[in-house]
Amino acid sequence: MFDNKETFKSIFRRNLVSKLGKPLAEATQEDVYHVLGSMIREYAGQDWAASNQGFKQRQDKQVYYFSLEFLIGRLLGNNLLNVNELELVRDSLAELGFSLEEVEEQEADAGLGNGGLGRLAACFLDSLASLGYAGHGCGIRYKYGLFEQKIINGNQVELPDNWLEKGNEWEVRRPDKKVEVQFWGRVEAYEQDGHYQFVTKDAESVVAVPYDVPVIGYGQPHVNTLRLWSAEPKRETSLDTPSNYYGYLDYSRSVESISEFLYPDDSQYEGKLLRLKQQYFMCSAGVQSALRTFNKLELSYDRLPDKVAFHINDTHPTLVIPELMRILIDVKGYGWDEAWDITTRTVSYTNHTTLSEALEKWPVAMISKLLPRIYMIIEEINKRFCGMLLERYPGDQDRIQHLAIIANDQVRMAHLAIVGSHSVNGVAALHTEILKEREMAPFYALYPERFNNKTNGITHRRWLMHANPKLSNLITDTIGSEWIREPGRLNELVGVADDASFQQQFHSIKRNNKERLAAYILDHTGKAVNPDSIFDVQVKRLHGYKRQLLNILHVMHLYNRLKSDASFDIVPRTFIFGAKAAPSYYFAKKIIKLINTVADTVNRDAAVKDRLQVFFLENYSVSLAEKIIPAADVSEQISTAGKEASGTGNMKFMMNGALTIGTMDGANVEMAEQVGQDNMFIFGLSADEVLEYYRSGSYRPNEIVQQDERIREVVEQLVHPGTFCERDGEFWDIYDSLLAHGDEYFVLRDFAAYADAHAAIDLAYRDVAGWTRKAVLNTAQSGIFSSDRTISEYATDIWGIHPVSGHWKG
Ligand code: HBZ
Repeated sequence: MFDNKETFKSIFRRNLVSKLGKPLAEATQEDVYHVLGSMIREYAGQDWAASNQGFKQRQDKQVYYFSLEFLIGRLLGNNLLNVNELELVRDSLAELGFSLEEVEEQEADAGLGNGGLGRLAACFLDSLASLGYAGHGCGIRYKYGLFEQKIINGNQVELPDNWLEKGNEWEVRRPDKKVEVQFWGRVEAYEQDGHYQFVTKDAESVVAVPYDVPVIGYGQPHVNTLRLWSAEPKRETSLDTPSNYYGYLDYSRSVESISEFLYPDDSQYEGKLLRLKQQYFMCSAGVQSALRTFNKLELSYDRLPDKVAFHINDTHPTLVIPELMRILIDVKGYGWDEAWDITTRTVSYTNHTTLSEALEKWPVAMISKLLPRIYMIIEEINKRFCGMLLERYPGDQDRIQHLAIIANDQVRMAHLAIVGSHSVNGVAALHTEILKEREMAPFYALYPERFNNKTNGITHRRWLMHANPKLSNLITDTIGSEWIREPGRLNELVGVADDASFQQQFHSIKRNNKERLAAYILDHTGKAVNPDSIFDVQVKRLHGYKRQLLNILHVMHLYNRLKSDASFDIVPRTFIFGAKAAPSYYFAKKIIKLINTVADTVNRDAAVKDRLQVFFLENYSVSLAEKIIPAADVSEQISTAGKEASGTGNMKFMMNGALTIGTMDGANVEMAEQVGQDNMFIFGLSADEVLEYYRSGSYRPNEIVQQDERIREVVEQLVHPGTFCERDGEFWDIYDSLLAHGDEYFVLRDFAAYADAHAAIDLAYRDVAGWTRKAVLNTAQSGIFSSDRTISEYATDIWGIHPVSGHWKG
């Protein structure tokens, strides 16, 4: 791209003048960011056009990954890395008096997702492009991403995330590719040549305009597209009367609200009309646009499944199924059976949760009014599906009712997704087993061949190479650079896990990253952190099942012990939390308040502050994760077993050499298989034991409180003013969740085992060589959790695609 630093610098100066009309001497960091970003985007434009041209010429099968969320974060650093210009640009900017790190800080995070599901989609895009697959993202260009979190008096306060305020260097608006999406109206049926034709009358049209973001593959000229749709009103021909005029304003506002904001609920279903509109808007626009590309091949639609795959990320984009049926039948003239065959062979579905509160069920009344023709098609799918069930299970009304797509005046989206696709996958081995054996067992009995597992992964390019460049360089210096292309080869580090000089370098990189995070904490909280303490981190969405409560109760216990037992000797520990709570999730917000309250007490107490500190870092986001994860010694992955489908943060920490304290849940199970339980701190109930408690109803949290003095003390401290709580009964709701409402997530049941695991951490950390060895082994065995492995499996097993361009420029 740039031959050398001098060429870069001269092109850069020229762009600064032509784009901003500024000489270098007047340029701010923000200016540098914008100019550099636009240069990289323009440069990628060449490869982008060539990639699209190549897809068309070779007629490559195209995968469209439909997701309501793409949590991509910042793009400058990653794009520089992927086009192989990171070092040169960093050095050249330094010569011009700018720090690339600080320039990167100017970019707003694209926070178009809630958590793991959205971030997974972003990692998948990076792997698809880097492995040379023709795989694109289809999503919504939300004007406001996930809210910005402020902590005020210990409470979460949400502010709008106006991420587009200063423009977005990476996107290209493509009005030439717009499509129309229809809502409301009524369906009329006509008979034509013995067939019914369906036409929707009096519908409201919305224009979907795509904004394309190039997805640049690593080290090769392969560029895919992330197409994000924005809703715009259709222009009226005449606004000549006041009623037309005001009517148009109302219409225009209601249209723009479709792509206005991301719903901030994770693992929580909210049956809101606007959310349904968002879903159909994206599905219809995405399907129409993909079919427009397919049309250019001039093939029969019978061949659609050979040339196109639609993947749906959880049930949020399930309307892809009836939308494709609608187009095949109403527009392309297919009969039902042929259309159904094409649709099911084109669509595949990933499930990300077994939590019943997250399962989408749209009221029939809502969906049938908003999307009358789509609802008719869903009804027909349901009718035929139930007919099939009746043949298979004659007289078994209960089973049919249980499996039906429409029941109790609701459309069950997971059922529609399973019935309408050829592949259903879970996201970790344990999760897939739970789907097959429990949650979706009757569907598994019907369609065993559809169910498969695809254990999640993370892109090692962002999460190791970009977030932790020093470690990445040490690895390359030690085992060569092949691991970058084949992350499985990280396991060659096993050979140096005991090497004293390697250990020393590994350890000093971690220490360096900890200093960097300590500086961030000082900057943001005014508090100094001891970089020699154990950095013990839990960062993820706040949810009951993720059990931040277990962590903070244990911190309270440690504090109590430090205060009461003068001989209690611990390795200094810094507990770090980061978490956003859904704005409507009252309990989760109380936990945030509790963490901040405990942090206040602990950090103010001069008697313990050399041994224990607690921080809640506000506004956890992708860019903050990139600072925190490389600095962690301990990774908290402590969900109630059976509840966390996979987890992906767990993998990021492992790759960066943190040791996991965790339950046998989600992908932790497979991490333990890779690295061995000796190199993790596994504790707590198993998924089977949890299930058994639920079945038998025999769990008695009160008994545990009676038996364990440590637990009694912390639980009482939740409600009695004194050590932690200021007001009488401040944390009654938390107290009640544990004692009056049965401790749904087994916090108290797992407390003792968790405390023991922490004691084991304390002991292990005292042996520097022993600890570092474990840390190295974690990095060494993490290669399998690269999303490159995951994507190769999707490509082969589900999508039937091959890399279309050479994988490595070298
Ligand atoms: O998907 C997460 C799972 O909890 C986690 O275990 C897994 O690793 C990850 C990737 O597979 N699920 C989510 O992140 N879910 C959501 O963010 C969500 C968002 C909107 C919803 C429901 C769920 O309406």
